Amino acid sequence: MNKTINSGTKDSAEQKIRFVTDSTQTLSSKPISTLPLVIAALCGYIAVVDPAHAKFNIPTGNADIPSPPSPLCISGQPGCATAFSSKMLMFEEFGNQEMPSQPSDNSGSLPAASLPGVADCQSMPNGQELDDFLSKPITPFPTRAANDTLPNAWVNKVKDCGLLSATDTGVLEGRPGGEQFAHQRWEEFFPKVYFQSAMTGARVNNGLRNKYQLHHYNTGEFGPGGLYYVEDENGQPGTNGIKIRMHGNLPVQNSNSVWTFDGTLPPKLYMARYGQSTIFRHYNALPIDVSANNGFGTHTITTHEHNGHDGAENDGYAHAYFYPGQFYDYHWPMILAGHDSINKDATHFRTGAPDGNGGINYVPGDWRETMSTHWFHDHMLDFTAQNVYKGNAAMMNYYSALDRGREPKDIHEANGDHTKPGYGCNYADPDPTHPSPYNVNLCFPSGSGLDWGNRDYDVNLVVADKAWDNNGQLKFNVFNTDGFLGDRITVNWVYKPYLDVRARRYRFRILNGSVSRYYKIAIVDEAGNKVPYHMIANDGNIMQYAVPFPNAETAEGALPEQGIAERYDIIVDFKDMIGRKLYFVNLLEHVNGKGPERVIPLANVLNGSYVADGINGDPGVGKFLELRVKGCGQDGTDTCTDLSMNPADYVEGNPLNRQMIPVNRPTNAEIQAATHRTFVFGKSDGTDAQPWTIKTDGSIGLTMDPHRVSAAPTLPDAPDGKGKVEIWHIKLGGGGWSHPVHVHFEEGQILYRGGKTPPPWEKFGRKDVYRVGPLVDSTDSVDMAIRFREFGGTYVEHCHNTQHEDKAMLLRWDVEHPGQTIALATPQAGWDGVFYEASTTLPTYKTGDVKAAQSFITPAGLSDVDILDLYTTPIPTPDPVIVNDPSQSVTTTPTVPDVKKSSSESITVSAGSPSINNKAHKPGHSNLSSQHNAQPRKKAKNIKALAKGNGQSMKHYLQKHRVQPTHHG
Ligand SMILES: [Cu+2]
Repeated sequence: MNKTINSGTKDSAEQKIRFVTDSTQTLSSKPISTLPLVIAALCGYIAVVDPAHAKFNIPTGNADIPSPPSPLCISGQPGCATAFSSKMLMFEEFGNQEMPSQPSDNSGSLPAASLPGVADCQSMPNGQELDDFLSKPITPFPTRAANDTLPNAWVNKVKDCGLLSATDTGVLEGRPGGEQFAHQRWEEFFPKVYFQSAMTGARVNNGLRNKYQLHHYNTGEFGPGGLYYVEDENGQPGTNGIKIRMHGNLPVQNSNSVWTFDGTLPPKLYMARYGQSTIFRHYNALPIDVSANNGFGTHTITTHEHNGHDGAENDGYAHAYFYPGQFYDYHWPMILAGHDSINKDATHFRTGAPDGNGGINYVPGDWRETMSTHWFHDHMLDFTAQNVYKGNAAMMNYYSALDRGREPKDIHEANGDHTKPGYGCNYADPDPTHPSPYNVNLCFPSGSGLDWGNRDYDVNLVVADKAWDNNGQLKFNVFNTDGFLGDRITVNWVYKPYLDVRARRYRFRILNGSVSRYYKIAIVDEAGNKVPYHMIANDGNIMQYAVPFPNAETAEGALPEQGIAERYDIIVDFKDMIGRKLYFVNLLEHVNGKGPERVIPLANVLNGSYVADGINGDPGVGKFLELRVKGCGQDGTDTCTDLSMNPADYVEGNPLNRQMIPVNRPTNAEIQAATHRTFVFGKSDGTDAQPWTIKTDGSIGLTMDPHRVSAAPTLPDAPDGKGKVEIWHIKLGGGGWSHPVHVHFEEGQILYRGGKTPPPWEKFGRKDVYRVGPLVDSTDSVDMAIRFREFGGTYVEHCHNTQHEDKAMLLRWDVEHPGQTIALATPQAGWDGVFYEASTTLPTYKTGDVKAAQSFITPAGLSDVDILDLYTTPIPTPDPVIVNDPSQSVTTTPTVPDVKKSSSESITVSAGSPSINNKAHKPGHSNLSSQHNAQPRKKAKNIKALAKGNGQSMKHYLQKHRVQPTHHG
């Protein structure tokens, strides 16, 4: 793969530097391989260790010899790093800024504000100067096609370093130029907001992001007295002063050991809303000298929003990378899939985003495509593992009408308030077959201080295994192609941290941000009892039903095996647990990077019979996060009202028949017309340097070639078509390996896992990572349905064991336009800009796997029509209201909310329309605080028809129930 990268004929200086790097790495590998033997001998391990147990290559060294353990006691530090003694960091949001109006002159000389310069080829910008720059308005103004009129911000230094000729200037924007990488539908989804960051070396946080935090360090648990309030040594609230260290007793990371967004911790979060088209301007402020990397990580980067519905030019294609001194404008339109075909006029009441004032900005698209927990990370060809491990990863939460990040303040809000249509909870809507537009919000645990995006009880967790050297500096082994395993588990970059929580419900968004390690996570108390919880979302897709854990369907009652890049959202209730300590425990043992070995029984992990010392057991197994339960009231009392949703009400089979987001299954006709494609992930035809291959539709095993199009689904024939369903068969090539396969751009629905109905967490959700492998919760095949719409271009599919991906288990597929016959060209980046090369195609790239189509059995239970129609009750004229006052009997009709178009793509409902009694604005609307009165059902006939067509039982139709708030304390 290095050959491919270096084949650019204009890039000889870069080749030289890469050669130097390679030599350095080869030299440095010698001490790495011999040191563990020396240490093992000194410690007497070789004499005493049972050879059967001397198998753990963790942290991963060369061949089967592990690197020495990452030391927890380092000289010069005040003490040793012990488990559960450092506080977990909460994610810090990037923060949106309004897109300024376009300047009249957008070209010409370097803009007044430009990326701060560097002192030499190995340096990165001064931190304060970088912050000052990133605080300034975005300049130059973003453009549809890449801005190639301006030179690389560090042009003179790049020349000094011998990487540009005297006459070359390079370019400021590293996005490939011209039409092919111009932002699709730019005018239509013109950016409303932007944020900018620079990938750069570890440094002290100067508080750049403080002013952008939605909570402003004065709201809820982030405010004074709250659980997550932080301040610097001068008593100023915020993250200023935070250094990059993985524990209070571990050293500060050097600038060439860790590279992150802004170069700082806490880890970063982008909080996005549907309908808010976004520009993420990503600067590359890494060293010009590729070898200034402490042995791993490369200075060219590309950023993948995993799994955004974005044009391919913004997908972070592995071969569309950019260089130090450049930026890349990623345009995230923030639209729902189905934008062009479903709910085109934005009239469906569940399809929208928080408006900041209790209302909903309605957007087009299919509400069943609503997404939630995402992340974005580096996707550099051949170097993804190193770069992500080094810190090039951030999380991204999508906020929507359904998943607003706001729970109700009081019962009145939960019921659904005419004036605040975005706050009413789905659980308070008494009749799921006749959903109310005032009860859209699923009311997941979050908080209520902000209109949206409360994170008080909605906590992002990135779990990742790391390793460090004897000086405590982050360490990686670039040579082991099986995979890389660290021996120290971190959460949000802190080694085995603790987190204070309140005695109430929490949502955790768990991301596996490792290179090669899978997890199987259980939650226990101090006594070893399993703590129950519910899974509500899988890979950022809120499921139809919540799945309770522990359950009989997964080993040890723990969460399903969680492969690299998978996200599981869970809800846990800590009520009645005040004063107790709870633990997240990993039960999944690895012995090397090839994949998980086995699930260790929880009892053995907790009672110490499994010894996770790196000799007798995997040091990644065991407790890795401690939760300390505090009183649930923010004022220090133990009394509170938890009005977040109770996931138990959303479990399949619950008589309430509540659903979160139904799965938009393909129809029988779509399945029968589908193109099939088969991808076999294995080692066939691989080489020592590139062992990992993919067979596509009967081909030989192929390693990544960015020029080769392996598959090309097409966009709908009509502009407003729903998109063609394809069925992709993802298979294991054998050999006992495990591969978490990631397909970009569109989520798929798993039709069969191992030839059978998938488990509930897959059946009721959608996925973008598909595990194949021999372990529990995985199988050797997955058959999934996927459709393509709205955007075209070049995407990828790959193993997300990123060492496999880099060596070279990655393939390119393109979404083509109907009638397209010539494949898109292949970008080839260099310091002086990007040029294009011709692409090639596999013979089957259009037709797919015809044999697989012939033998495929359509799954049972699919419908002949898309049942979406049953869910598209438009934003209604409110039903007649009977004023709920026994002394009067007045029937009236409340005013319809003012619906007005605020732009071509969104509609704003302005609140505040008067009604005589807004507690009873809708017939049958439940009233949590007072007596519920049965109301006349004037629409009963229509509802009945809908319910019948929906295949749902009518028995719940007239069911009346009241949802009681949970009182704690
Ligand atoms: Cu793999």
